[in-house]
Amino acid sequence: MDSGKSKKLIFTGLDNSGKTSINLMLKQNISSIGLVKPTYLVDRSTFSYLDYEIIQHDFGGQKRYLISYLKEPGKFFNETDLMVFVVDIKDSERFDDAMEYFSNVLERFDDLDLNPSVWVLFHKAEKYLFEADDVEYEATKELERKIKLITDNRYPISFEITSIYDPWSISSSFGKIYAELYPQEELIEETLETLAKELDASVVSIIDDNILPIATHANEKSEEKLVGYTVPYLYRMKKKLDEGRAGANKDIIMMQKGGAGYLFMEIISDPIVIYLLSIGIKTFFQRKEVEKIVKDYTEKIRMALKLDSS
Ligand SMILES: Nc1nc2c(ncn2[C@@H]2O[C@H](COP(=O)(O)OP(=O)(O)OP(=O)(O)O)[C@@H](O)[C@H]2O)c(=O)[nH]1
Ligand SMILES: [Mg+2]
Repeated sequence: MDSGKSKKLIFTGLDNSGKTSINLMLKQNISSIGLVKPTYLVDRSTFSYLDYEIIQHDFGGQKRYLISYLKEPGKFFNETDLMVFVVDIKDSERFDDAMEYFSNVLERFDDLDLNPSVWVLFHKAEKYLFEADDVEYEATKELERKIKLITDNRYPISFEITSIYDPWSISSSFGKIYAELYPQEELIEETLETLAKELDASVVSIIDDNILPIATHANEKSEEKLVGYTVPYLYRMKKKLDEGRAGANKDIIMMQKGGAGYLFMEIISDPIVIYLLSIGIKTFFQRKEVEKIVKDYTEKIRMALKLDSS
């Protein structure tokens, strides 16, 4: 593990907004999601990202707990590096309460001289994500305006729209959130760009074993969404097909659709698992060549991510 200081990420917001469910989803603890109970005070756990450890604090959102946090802010908020504030987009009756709590938390940050980055998740937005529902979308825009007024440029702030029914909405949001906590060096972007050129690929992406996108290169911005359309399925497919077969982790999934070849494979297994997705022509037709190119690049990717094998 990296010897650097671990970072503190807090999840807060009103009760029932979905914080614990999001945490379980991040940990791929899917079978527990249907069994969540209201969180009692604060639930701490560690989360591994690349070679780092993040301490995640999942704050129970019931009124009596919110009062405790605001009463003893130092005890709960001290040393926060990043706040994820979760708003239930379906609970419009409590938007004002959510905004009031948000504003109170920021005041406490000011008092404590804390300057965490702030990510607001408009959560339970499956109607918008799957059916492009206008009502949900408008609600997020309205809240965004309110939040910007409250923050008044005091904190770097970002917004995401999520739902546990769209697991990639969580993966892609947290890919960005963790990348902000631990910024990647330009080296990884450059490495993926040249790898894409050599593979004749229009998209290459590297993904970790929690299905978080670590870095992506796409020739066109619009092609980035192909990562979300394919990775969650290819990942599960590979896991299932590999089950109980020694050495199967080295197997490569290749498929073809239209003119494009799709490749998904594990490229690093130690100290953490990293997968490569590549979408492009050469990926399908010249397997030996593709394998050689990927092999040449694996060390470069490992170095760019600062992953030392043990
Ligand atoms: N429709 C929908 N329901 C969700 C989603 N995420 C969570 N839920 C449900 O919302 C309820 C509350 O979820 P929790 O994760 O316990 O919420 P919480 O914010 O941790 O609540 P507290 O611990 O009391 O603060 C549960 O019934 C979840 O199944 C989502 O994306 N969409
Ligand atoms: Mg909870």
